[in-house]
Amino acid sequence: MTDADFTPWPDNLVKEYRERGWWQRQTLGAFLRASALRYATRIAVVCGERRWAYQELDEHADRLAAGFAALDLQAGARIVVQLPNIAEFFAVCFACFRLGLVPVLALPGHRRAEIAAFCQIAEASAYIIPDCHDGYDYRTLAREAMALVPGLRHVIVVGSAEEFIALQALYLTPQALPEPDPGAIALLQLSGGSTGTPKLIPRTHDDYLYSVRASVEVCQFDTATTYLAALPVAHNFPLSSPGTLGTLYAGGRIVLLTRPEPDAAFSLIANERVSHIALVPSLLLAWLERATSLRPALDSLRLVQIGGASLAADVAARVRPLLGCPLQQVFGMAEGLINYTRLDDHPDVILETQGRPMSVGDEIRIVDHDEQDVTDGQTGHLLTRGPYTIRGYWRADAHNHQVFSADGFYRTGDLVRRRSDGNLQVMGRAKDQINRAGEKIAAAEVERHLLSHPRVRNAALVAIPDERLGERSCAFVELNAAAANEASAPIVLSLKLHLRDHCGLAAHKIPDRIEFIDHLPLTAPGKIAKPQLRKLALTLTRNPT
Ligand code: J2J
Repeated sequence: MTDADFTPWPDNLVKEYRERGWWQRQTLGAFLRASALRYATRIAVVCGERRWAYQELDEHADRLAAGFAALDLQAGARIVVQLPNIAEFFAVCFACFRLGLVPVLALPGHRRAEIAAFCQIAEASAYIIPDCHDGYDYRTLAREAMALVPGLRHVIVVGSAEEFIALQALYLTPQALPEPDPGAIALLQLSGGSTGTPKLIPRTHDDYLYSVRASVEVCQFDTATTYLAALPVAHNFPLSSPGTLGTLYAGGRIVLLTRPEPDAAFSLIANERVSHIALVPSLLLAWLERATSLRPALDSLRLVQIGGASLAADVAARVRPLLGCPLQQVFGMAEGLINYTRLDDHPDVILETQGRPMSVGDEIRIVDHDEQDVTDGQTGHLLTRGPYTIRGYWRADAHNHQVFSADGFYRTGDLVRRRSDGNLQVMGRAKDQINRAGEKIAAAEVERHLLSHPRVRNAALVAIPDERLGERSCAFVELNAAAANEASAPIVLSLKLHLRDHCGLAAHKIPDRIEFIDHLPLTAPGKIAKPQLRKLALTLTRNPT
């Protein structure tokens, strides 16, 4: 890796962050070692019938690090990790951290388009998958990725490897390894993004661990914490806010949920006496519907964190009565800044706001179109910088110039307002993105793929409000002349199959609705008028054809 791969913080701030003890020059690998020494035989991870003590997890990481080294994977190399909620996720990630390999944290739902893009952008040397999960054979995906990405040298499989390398074969005798630089990139997170191609988020050991420690303090995780990982573990929220890493820092226990259906989750909560969970609002809604009859099963819960998408105040108000424990709102982003309501906040703050930054080192600005600060109570664009917010995406110079100000503020694309008590309320979004059940879809990415269909002349993707998902997507498509008179149903199907099979897009990015339009409305400078399309989409949902 070179300096061009990520934008460092200015030297004076690095010095300040170290002096203030925020950056402790500890790697994520050393962090697990410290927890393993302290909490040795306590259970760290519960995965089905398997229970790994801290010492065991630590040893698995050491042995796998030796296995990765034997494959000639060296410090600084990137490795795309696409694992579901299984214990191996942690063994793999910590092995990478120990060796200085950089995991790119893909989600189980990603398919050929995303995986190939991650491998190409990161110039990944290896790709780690389960054999099958949720009815899908990831080895097929790996074959496609291998064909598309020449630099990809190894595919490593948890389970039956077929022609690839079995992870099981890589648990070798631990070796002494040089400690990676804590200021170097530890992992690459995925950005929700708003551009045609995915962007990767370089997080260093120093900054990521600070965000974990600060989160543990705010959320008061401790050795009594039993954290249910219900969201995909690779996502920033369940990984670090305080999530599974926070649990390991505090000496608590991680319980992995592979499928988030309420009934499976509720019995796991009861059996394992789960105390903490993190959910997105759409999942919370599904849980609330089932909670009345299952309330006794939930009496171990001490905190439900909700974040990732807007939570309606009336839904927030149902958490305590139905789940029997307090709510915490979390407004965060994989790029850095995390806002929390605090455990001792007044109920009005917890129900009505998305909290405030977790660190005194977080700087936020709320600005108008000309980047002038607005006053409290006014809605504006949220900008932020601080000790765990990145200064630039991975190898994305041109994009970085747009998204980061000259003085290092990250333009989040979120529209917020600050109340006089300092708490933020998320009011909307300026970025061209759809937030579908907490999963972020960059409109430009889907539009680019729609345009590659031979019958499409122009396309625009917008969000429609949805009671369950928060938002769902609607594509407006202008067909070229040859296709204009064809019946629409077969074209809808053809477009969906094109996106799924030809382009290889993840299922959540396939538009929920496709509408044909003679001419997409344009603004004066000739850009597609999305606000107008959003209004049109609303009238269509009210009058379904
Ligand atoms: C409204 N919108 C929200 C909220 C995030 C903790 C929690 C969430 C994320 C996350 C995360 C929201 N209300 N409470 O990484 O560590 C939208 C905003 C934001 C974007 C970031 C974490 N919480 N959002 O969701 O990188 O638009 O991170 O900019 O996936 O989600 O998405 P992501």
